[in-house]
Amino acid sequence: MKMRMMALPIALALMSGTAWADSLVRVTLIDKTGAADAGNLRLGMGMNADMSKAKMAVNANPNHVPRGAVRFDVTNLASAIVHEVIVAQITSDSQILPYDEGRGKVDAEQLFTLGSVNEIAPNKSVSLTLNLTPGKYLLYCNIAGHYMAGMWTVVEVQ
Ligand SMILES: [Cu+2]
Repeated sequence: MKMRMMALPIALALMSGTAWADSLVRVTLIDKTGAADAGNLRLGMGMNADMSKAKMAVNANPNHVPRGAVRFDVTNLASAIVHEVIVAQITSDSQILPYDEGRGKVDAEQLFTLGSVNEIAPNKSVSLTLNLTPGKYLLYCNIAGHYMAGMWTVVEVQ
């Protein structure tokens, strides 16, 4: 009888763990030395750009997950620059995004945005959990100039 009572809290803890998220994607935000002069780069999605020139990047691991609750653990590995991550559903990973040249930003209002984590300070981590159906999802940073500097990646949900 005593054994049963001890087992119950453990079972509840496991259940709440799975309810929290079906899968985990570790997202890292990086920028390289000289990132401040990234203004002229044209490294957006669908632009057939040489991503080895990217001064900034969003990395997602894994980049394929099953449908369901997906938890994104986002860590800003930059030494000095604040970044963010916006998650938007896209129809293709070769589509060219609507872009406001003057502001140096993706026109986010024309995208189907599902969630975001804003103003992540260097060396900080923030989590975001989204219920995702099969499809392609863009993770990008929309701080001025960062998207075209290479700060995006695609996660596929199957
Ligand atoms: Cu950024």
